[in-house]
Amino acid sequence: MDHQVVAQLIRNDRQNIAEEVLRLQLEIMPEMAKRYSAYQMEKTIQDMKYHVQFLETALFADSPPLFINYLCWLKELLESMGVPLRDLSMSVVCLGKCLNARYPDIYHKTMDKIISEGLEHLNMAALPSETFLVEELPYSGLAVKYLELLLKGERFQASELIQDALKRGAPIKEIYLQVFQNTQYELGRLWQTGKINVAQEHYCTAASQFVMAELYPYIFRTANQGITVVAGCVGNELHEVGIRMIADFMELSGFNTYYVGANTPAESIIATLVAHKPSVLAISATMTFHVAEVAELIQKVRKSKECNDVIVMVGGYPFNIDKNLWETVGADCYARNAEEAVGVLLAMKSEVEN
Ligand code: B12
Repeated sequence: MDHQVVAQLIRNDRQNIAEEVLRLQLEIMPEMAKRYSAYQMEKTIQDMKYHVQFLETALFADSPPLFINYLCWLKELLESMGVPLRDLSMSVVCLGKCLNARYPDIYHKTMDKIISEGLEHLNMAALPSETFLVEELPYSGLAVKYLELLLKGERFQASELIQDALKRGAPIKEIYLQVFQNTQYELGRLWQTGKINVAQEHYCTAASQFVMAELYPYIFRTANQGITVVAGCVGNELHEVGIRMIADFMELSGFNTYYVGANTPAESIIATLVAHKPSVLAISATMTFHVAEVAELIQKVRKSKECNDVIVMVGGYPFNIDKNLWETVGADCYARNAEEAVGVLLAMKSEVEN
C-alpha cells in the first residue's frame, strides 16, 4: 500500500525532512529569522519534527482526520503564543514541497491529499476550544471546585472534597469520568490556550493520581471473576492516567488486572503476557505518533506462539479521532472511554472466558 510505504520512507528520514522544511521556509520568509529568538527557532525545529511525525502517522493509517486534528490543535496552541497563522500555514506548504521533491511521483497524490485537507482546515475560521467542565454534565460543580483547589495548590482539600462526595453517595465511576477525566482534559485545554504553565499541569496531574490511589480500598474490594487483563501504554507513551482508569474500571467490574502503566517496551509487554496469560491486553496511546508502535506491538503479539490468542483492545486520543483506527492497527476491539471499555469486554464475555 502506497501510503504505508511512503510513511515508512518519511519515518526513516524524519530529522533531515524537518531541517529541510525549515530551510525552505526561511528561504521563502527570510524575515522569520529576525522575528524569532534563538529559543523560538529551536522550538520551531521541534514543531517541524512534530509535523513530520503526525503526517507520517496520518499516512500510515490513511487518515486525513489525524493530520487535520493535529493542525487545528497546533493552530490554537501557537495562537496563544502569538505566532501568526501564516507561519504555520507556510510550514505545512513547505512540508508538502519538501516531500514532493524527495520522493517519486507515485507517492505525490497520497501525500498531497492529506496535506491539502490539512491546509484547508487550518485556514477555516475556528472558535476557541470550550471548557470541558460544562454545567449540564453530572457532578460538574464538584469538578469545578476540585480543579479550583488543585490550581490553588490545595491537594489535601481536593482529596477531602472527593472523599466527602463518596460518603454522600457519588459513584466512583462518576467521580473518575466526570471529575478526574474532565479536569485532566480541562488542564490540557488551559495549557494549550496559555492559561496555565507546564508545572501547574504536572502538579494537578500528580495530585489527581494521589487522590485516585486513595480510592483503591473501594476499587480492589470487588469480587474477582477470574479473567485477567494486562493494561499499559506502548513504548515512549507517557500519558498513563487513561489506561490506569481503564484498569481501575476493569477491576471495579470484577476483572483481575495487571497494570504496567506508561512507556512499556513491546518485549516487556510480551513477556508479561507469557507470564500472566491474560485473556485481554489493553493498550493505550495518546500521542498520535505512537499509533504505528501500537500496530507493531500487535503484530509481535500475533506472531508469538505463546500469547497470540490474547484479545487486544486499544484506545486513547487518536483512536477517538478516527473511529476506524483500531482496525487499521489490527486490534480486536476499541472503546471510547473506561465505561465503554467494560461494556465492550462484557459483551465479548464468552470469547474473553475461553
Ligand atoms: C497530563 C498530561 C501530560 C503528562 C502525562 C503524565 C502522566 N503521568 O500521565 C505529561 C506531562 C507527561 C504530558 C506530556 C506530553 N503531552 Co500531554 N497531556 C496531559 C493531559 C493534560 C491529560 C492527560 C490525561 O490524564 N487525560 C485523562 C485520561 C483519563 O483521559 P484519556 O487519556 O483520554 O483516557 C480515556 C480515553 O481516551 C480512553 N482510553 C485511553 N487509553 C485507552 C486504552 C484502551 C485499551 C481503551 C479501551 C480506552 C482508552 O479511556 C480513558 C478513560 O476514560 C492531556 C489533555 C487531554 N486532553 O488528555 C495532554 C495532552 C494529551 N498532551 C499533549 C501534548 C502535546 C504533550 C507533549 C507532546 C508536550 C510536550 N511538548 O512535551 C508531551 C508528550 C509526551 C509523550 N511522549 O507521551 C496534547 C496532545 C495534543 C495532540 N494534538 O496530540 C494534549 C491533548 C494537551 C493539549 N490540549 O494540548 N502530558
